[in-house]
Parts: sequence; C-alpha cells; structure tokens
Amino acid sequence: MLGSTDDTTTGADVLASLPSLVAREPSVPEAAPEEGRRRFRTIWISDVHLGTKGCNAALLIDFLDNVDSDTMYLVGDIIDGWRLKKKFYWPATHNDIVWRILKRAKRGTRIIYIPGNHDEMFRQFTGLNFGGVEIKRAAFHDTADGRRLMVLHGDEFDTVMLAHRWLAFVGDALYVSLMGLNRWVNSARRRLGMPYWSLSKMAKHKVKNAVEFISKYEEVVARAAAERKVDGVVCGHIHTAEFRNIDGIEYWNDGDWVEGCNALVEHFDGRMEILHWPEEIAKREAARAASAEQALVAVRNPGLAAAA
Ligand SMILES: [Mn+2]
Repeated sequence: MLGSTDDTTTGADVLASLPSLVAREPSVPEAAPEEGRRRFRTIWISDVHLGTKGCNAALLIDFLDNVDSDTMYLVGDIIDGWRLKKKFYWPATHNDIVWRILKRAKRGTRIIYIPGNHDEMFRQFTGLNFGGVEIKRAAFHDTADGRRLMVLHGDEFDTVMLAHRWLAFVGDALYVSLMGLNRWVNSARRRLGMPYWSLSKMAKHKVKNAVEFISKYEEVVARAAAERKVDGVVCGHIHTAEFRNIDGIEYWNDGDWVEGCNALVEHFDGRMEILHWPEEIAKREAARAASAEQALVAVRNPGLAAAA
C-alpha cells in the first residue's frame, strides 16, 4: 500500500493501490492557473526518484499543475525501488504526484511509462495498462513534423554501469551530502525569496571526468539510435538535460527532478525544447508582477491605460 510504512512493499503492491489512490484527494490541492495551463503536444520527464528525499516533489507538483499535453512519457526512474527497499520513505507529496499523473490519464492524456533501472520492478508489467498508464520497455515517437524518435530510459547503454549517476566519480556518500547541502541552501534561499539554484549542476560541469563520461554516454546512445534508423533519441538516466546533434542524430535528455528539475517538451509544430522549471517559475512570477504593476498604473491613471 502506498503511504504505509511496511518495508515489504513491492512494485505489484504499489501498482495494485494506484486505482484507489486516484479516488482520494491529494494533500496539495491541484492548482488551476488563471492564465490556463501551457499546452504541449508531448512532455517527457524522467528520474523523479519518488521514494527518496532527493525528489523535488514541490517543483514537480508546480510543473504538473501548470502544463498539459496530448501525450506524456515517463522515461524511467520515476519511483526509486532501490532506495525504497532499504528504507521506506513516502511522504504525502509523493502520492500527490502519482495522483496527478493518474488524473491526467483519466482526463485523456496518453501516458506511456518506460521503467528505468531504479523502477525495474515495473518492467515485468511491460505491455500492460494500469489506470490508463501504458507500460513499455521502449517506444517510438513521431513528432508533428515527421521525425521519428526512439524513447528509452538509457541505462541499457551505461556499459560501465557507472551508473545511474555521474557521481560514480565522486562517490555516493559525497553525492548524498551534496544533495543534503543543496536542499539546505535552497530552503534558505526560499526563505529569503530567492529562486531555486542547483549546486550539483555547477559542480557536475566542473568535474572533468564526469564531463567526459556524460559526453561518451551521449555518443553511445546516439550511435544506437542511428543503427535503428531513427532521427533521434530521447532518454534520461544520467540526470543531465541536454540537446546535441551527434553526426546527424538528435540526442535529447530530459534531465531529472532531483536537482535540475527539467522536462522536455514538443510544441504543436514539432519544435522541441528543454524546460528548466525553476527558470520557468521565475519568468512566470516576473510576468505576474509586471501585469500587476500595469493594472495598478491603469487604476491610478485610467486615461493613460486607455491611450495604450
Ligand atoms: Mn536510471
């Protein structure tokens, strides 16, 4: 059962409890933005790591409440079964995310879930459909402008098993403390009214080996896509949002919701874009502040507003 503290919970238990979950109300009520949700043809997210403290549930809830799409791909490592096995951690906000995803399926969004290595316990359900969520091992996506993209989590190309994380280079313990520091810094920044800032995003680009590993991984994935005669590939796994054109093959990585908080979206004309959600929130808030100021000017000076 979701929400219980029983450490014998299995993937099947979690899946079995999903239909009853959607009947309940979430702990964080769904927000309905005044300006409406931003609509995309397709959204890809991955590496959410529900069931760990690293998961940035608040930002993901904000994302889900402010966007909508015809199709949404969950590109793996959505639930972290590895960590859940060691220590059961499942706050109400993690239920809220599952609730929002199932709600979208109910409202008619096509949802395709491609389990990754951390949620490999769901791979046994490949081909099945749970509450409108199709479980697949990999998928092919045709963009509005006719490109064919292969969609997979990407751990299958992590040959060295360097892992799900770039930090094989710096060690798991350091990563955990870095993430702890990241949370601490950001809660302080939030209190001060400052926007979210990714500590490890900066650190990652400064570690030479990590940069080399990431670049090599991207090339291996792009080569595999070329062999399958597709135009490009969408994956996750290494927690590094990126677009590269590698020998004519598009490599898209949708990032993660542990530190980067990114999503990949396809607009209705087929154009694709990586969204860094903390930046999108900052833009949204700046736009709201500007329109509030305009409204204030209009109230104080009706003649000026009419002229404009
Ligand atoms: Mn992974």
